[in-house]
Amino acid sequence: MMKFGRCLLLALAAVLVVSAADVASAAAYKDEYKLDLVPSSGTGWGMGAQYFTDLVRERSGGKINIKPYFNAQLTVGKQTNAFMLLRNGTIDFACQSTINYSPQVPELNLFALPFFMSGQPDRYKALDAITNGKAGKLIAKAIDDKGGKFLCFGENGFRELTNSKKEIRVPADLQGLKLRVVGSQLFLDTFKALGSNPVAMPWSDTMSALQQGTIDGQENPINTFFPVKIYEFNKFVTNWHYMGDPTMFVVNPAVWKSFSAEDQELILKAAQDAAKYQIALARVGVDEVGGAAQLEFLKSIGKDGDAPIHDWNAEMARVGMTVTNLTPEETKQFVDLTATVIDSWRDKIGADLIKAAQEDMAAVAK
Ligand code: X2X
Repeated sequence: MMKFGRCLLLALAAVLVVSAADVASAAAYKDEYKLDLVPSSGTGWGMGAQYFTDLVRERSGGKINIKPYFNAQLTVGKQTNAFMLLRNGTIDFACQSTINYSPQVPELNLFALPFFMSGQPDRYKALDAITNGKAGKLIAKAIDDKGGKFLCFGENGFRELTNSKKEIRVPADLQGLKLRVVGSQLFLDTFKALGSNPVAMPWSDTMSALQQGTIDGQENPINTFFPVKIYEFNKFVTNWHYMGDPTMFVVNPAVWKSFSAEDQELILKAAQDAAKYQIALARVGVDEVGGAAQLEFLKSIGKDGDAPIHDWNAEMARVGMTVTNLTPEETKQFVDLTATVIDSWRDKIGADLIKAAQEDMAAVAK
């Protein structure tokens, strides 16, 4: 009896110790983690971020609850402050464009070098070669060194040009056009070199500025500007693919360390799965280069219904836009005019990083 009683006591004590540990680890997790992103929920970027948070919630059995805050709510519209808020813990997670972090992490300007990837035989292969290559590793390290924790690259898309005034085929067509750009110096330099009149403005103010006519146009990927019905104000689109804009799934380092090793693995895998989905949404239907394999991938995860447009040019024409595809000679005029911009940014971005990216691209170019 004595013996039995002691066993019972020991067993009870063990149960208590285990549940205390449970409570301790549960207490270390927040009820809600905040995820920052700029666009709305209906964009490919937004859907990819939402999918990440859904996967984490499902796979953790509801233990890890990340909420996406769309439309730059967490940065109160000041999207180029986003990295500082991730670093100081105001923001836990983000799915952010490299453009918005580039004022604090200059290496990220690599992606915004004008016509850097689009001159390659297959611009998507070129972008993938960078993000999966030597340059991508350097970028991830730059984020971690500056106080973030990089998880993986997703995609906003190749950025195209829209405006309300006229068809743009050559730089001369841009003279004096008031174009909204993100508040990052490289964009101002590029659009000045092209002879336009760039205006730095948060994305959250852009639609009303287009509506009021204080600006004439903007540049963004189709799957970011179409869902917000830019065609109500901008009837002209030029597919010039002048830069590839990956997103980055990132997390505050202290938040990252608070997760168990198993949960870190779960979160990383969810980010990678969501990134593949986001990349597919950015590419399906854009043109003959990107889409077919991506649509197959979406089918394989039962998500092809999320990319219902299989020909964006036809869709943009259907809603009344004039769609302009450039000839190589026309593109060359833009490339030539912006070559000095690349030169003047080389040292700020890092000549080694640019070289690594060029080597990554060369390895996949045929
Ligand atoms: O502001 C933009 O243009 C957007 C939505 O693409 C980014 O956040 C970089």
